[in-house]
Amino acid sequence: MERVIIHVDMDYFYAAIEEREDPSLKGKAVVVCMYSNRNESGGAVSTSNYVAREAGIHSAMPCKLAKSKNPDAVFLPVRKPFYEEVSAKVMEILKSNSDMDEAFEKISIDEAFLDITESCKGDYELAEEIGLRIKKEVKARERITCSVGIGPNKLIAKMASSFRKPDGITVIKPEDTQGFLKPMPVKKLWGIGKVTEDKLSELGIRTIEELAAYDAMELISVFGKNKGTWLKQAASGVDETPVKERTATDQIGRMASLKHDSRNENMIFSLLDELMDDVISKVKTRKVSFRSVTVTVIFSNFKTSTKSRTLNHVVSCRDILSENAKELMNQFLEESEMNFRRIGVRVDNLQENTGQKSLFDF
Ligand code: DCP
Ligand code: MG
Ligand code: MG
Repeated sequence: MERVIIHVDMDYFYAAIEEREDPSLKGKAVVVCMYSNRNESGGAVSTSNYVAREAGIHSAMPCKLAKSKNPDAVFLPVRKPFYEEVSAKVMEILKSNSDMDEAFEKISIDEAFLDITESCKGDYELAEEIGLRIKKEVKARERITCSVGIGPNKLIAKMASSFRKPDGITVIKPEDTQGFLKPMPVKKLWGIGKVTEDKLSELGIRTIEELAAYDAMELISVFGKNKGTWLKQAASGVDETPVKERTATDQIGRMASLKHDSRNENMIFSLLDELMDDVISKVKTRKVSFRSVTVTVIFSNFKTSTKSRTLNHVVSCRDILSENAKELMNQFLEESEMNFRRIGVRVDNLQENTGQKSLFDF
């Protein structure tokens, strides 16, 4: 049976959550900023709502520039842990609409693929109903909107979800795939970045239709075997990659910048303490233990260095993490004279807790 895949992407996600939390923002331009913690005027736009986008404010733009485009916009700092909580709830809704856990793949904080081949039996009208149901559920339970794309593979579903935004749904049946892709500029093809776009442009290729018609061997000679083959296939609407649940990462870590570059031990160890608190709280919520500890330092010249230690036992306690991370950090301080810019701490070799408490778990 031909597959039916849904891609769901939340609309202006961070800003939508802020609007939901504060109804007085409704109708105003809202810009969520990732301030660099050195300087409030630095930093880049994480996202903006659609009112702000009308003024030309977009993700990754310097906040300062955004401010000059619309001085009346409301600027808010990112609250990532909170958005992650909302994301987890949304993902549960999406997951419950996929055929099974293995047919669900979260690809970022606000988007996921669902394989619904079984539940719609290959019928695109049923698929659209599932898409509409997902939109309704997300709106009812989380009070934010999303856009949905449906197609015969991940590539088409992903491109379909961004076709009508916000609050849209786009269904591309297998027989409509070519017509959907053809007129688009190559940069709209999911996976094509600026560099590839420029190279294609040098070859005189501007639309996806032109790319699909281009000689495969010539593409391979320019881009290499893997990428050349992929370009030709993708432009033809072919994508066989499966929707696959990603296994939870095998590490839990946190990084942060110091207020300013420094070797001040108080500053470094108190930040390290905060980071370890976060790591341990994730370790507890995920009900895992770890067997190694890694500390990372990024120096003021941006050079990055890591030190790790493997423990004799798997543990999940704060004290053992702290003891090891501090020793590793002390080694960094002894070995180098340069100021520290960012530091990080991570635990690896995770194992699920068996429920039986060991001597090292408290
Ligand atoms: N994000 C970010 N920095 C970027 C891009 C995105 O911090 N350069 C964050 C903020 C977004 C979230 O990721 O809200 C999801 O990214 P999307 O690309 O899906 O963008 P939005 O959901 O904000 O808007 P859209 O309605 O276009 O999906
Ligand atoms: Mg989005
Ligand atoms: Mg997204």
